[in-house]
Amino acid sequence: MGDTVDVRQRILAANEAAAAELRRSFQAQGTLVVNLISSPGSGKTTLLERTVERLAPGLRLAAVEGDIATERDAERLRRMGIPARQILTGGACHLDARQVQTALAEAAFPPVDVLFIENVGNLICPTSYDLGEDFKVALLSVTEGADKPFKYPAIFARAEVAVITKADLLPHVDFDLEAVRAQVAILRPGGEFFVTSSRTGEGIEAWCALLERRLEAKRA
Ligand SMILES: Nc1nc2c(ncn2[C@@H]2O[C@H](COP(=O)(O)OP(=O)(O)OP(=O)(O)O)[C@@H](O)[C@H]2O)c(=O)[nH]1
Ligand SMILES: [Mg+2]
Repeated sequence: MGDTVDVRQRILAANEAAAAELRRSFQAQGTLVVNLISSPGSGKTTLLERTVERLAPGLRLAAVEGDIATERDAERLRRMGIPARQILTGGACHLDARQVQTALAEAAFPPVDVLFIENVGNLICPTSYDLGEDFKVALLSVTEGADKPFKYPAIFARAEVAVITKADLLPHVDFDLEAVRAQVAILRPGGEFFVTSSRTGEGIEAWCALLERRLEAKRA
């Protein structure tokens, strides 16, 4: 048991070092970096598609996509007209900072204003891995149940931003939005909270405005 803890701590310490390097280079380039985390299918890639429609080409965007298998998400974003690089973890349930370093070195993106890192779909493993991002975003779709923030508290505590997705489905599901808002406020006092639908466009403007504000603040 002691050994297990020790190995985990060493892995996380190595990750912290790589994340610090990434953060320095993002700072030097003035790139805002957003790490998106949610269960599979909550709508991360779809939110990015809507975000690209709203913010490109005014802002230069790029994406790194983490998945166990397939290039599908990177292909979806390339179809939207932005550079995107797929990382295949071959089974690992999170991205680590070294993988992001390697992917960025290989991809050689042109300079970008905002880099999105879409993590492997789940609310658990990605929580402890810093990728040099400016902030984490935890997404929760209304079909997943209103108890999820308290059941997966670490991610909702670490994410500065919570995005509720698929709000267009609210009339069809039992999802107590105010209960979720209250849980998130307890786990992350003062965090940002958005209610969005990539289908109707609800909340997309406010989410994109946050990205613009944060980019401006980073460069101020
Ligand atoms: N009704 C509705 N469906 C949505 C919305 N956003 C995404 N979806 C659907 O949800 C499914 C999953 O969306 P993705 O964007 O691929 O989800 P993801 O989080 O990127 O999934 P992984 O990358 O596999 O973890 C797709 O069928 C989308 O069309 C939304 O706002 N409303
Ligand atoms: Mg996806």
